[in-house]
Amino acid sequence: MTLRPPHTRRQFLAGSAAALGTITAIRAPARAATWNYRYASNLSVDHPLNVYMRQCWDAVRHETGGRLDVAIFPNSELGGDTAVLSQLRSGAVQFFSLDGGILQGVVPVAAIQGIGFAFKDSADAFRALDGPLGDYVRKEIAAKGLYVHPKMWENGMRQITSSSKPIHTAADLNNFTIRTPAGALWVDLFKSFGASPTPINFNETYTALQTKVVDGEENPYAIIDSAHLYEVQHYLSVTNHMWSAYHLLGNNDAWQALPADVRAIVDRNLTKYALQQRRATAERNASLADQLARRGMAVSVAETRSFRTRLETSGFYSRWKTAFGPTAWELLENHTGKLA
Ligand code: X2X
Repeated sequence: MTLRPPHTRRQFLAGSAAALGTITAIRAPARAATWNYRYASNLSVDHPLNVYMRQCWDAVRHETGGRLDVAIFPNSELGGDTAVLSQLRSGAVQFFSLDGGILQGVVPVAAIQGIGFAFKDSADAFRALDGPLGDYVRKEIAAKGLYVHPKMWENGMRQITSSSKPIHTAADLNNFTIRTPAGALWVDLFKSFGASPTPINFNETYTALQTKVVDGEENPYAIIDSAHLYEVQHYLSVTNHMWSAYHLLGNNDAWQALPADVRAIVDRNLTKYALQQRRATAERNASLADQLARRGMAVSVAETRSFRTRLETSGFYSRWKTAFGPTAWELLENHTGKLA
């Protein structure tokens, strides 16, 4: 007798009572998953974020005996970040990696990770976000009814690229048209530098640069490489003006629907692969400036003292100290030293 694969578990159980005796003969991988979830990302499959996410969700599928099957939707296939954030909140998407600066629209304090020149490097930033500052941010995210995993995933220190001219000092940013992610702190940061920023979701960034809607953008090396931004940008200015990293968010109802043993498997693997992804991304970011130069980009190191001065004189730090509130700001400054 041939047993055709059931479309759903319920149809199978209702329609195959006579075949019940054979159910035990079907091995776990062939069984329909109990939970088919979606994970969305704005990055390509070959960026380390998704390389390690794939390994993570494969491990989860294996360790849950196929009960939880998470399909990966890379490259903003389900929409731009702001649209996917709505889908996550409504439950159409169950897991999503999102930068705190874009989450700001729902959880204001989440943008604090991106304060200009706050962290020396990624390792320094992770110490703060794995610690009390991160705990505070995650409490605020949870208060908005979202699941958030305690270990963030690396994006990296951000650098400025341009199609029209190199950016050496803050003066080069005067009226410079630049794409930023869709977050209020990002826009204010670049206004404070003297630039003319336009918030655009990542999935529209390549085209915006190609058609010269804007002259520049800013991202870590691994994205300039994996999203092929070097094809539409000639100058790369090493600025390290801010840090960027992803929260792994979940829809709370979808998370609570999972039994405790499945949640434990997800949590353990997210931690394991986030830590591996951090190391792999840091290594990539460290070697990519040379490779991007070989691809034809004109790479130079910016003089960033003038950038910092503009943040101070424009009131950037005191504005965001007020916006984030004294508790969050104190947790930040406990780590960075005095900013405002
Ligand atoms: O949108 C961006 O520039 C990106 C990919 O770095 C983020 O997700 C913040």
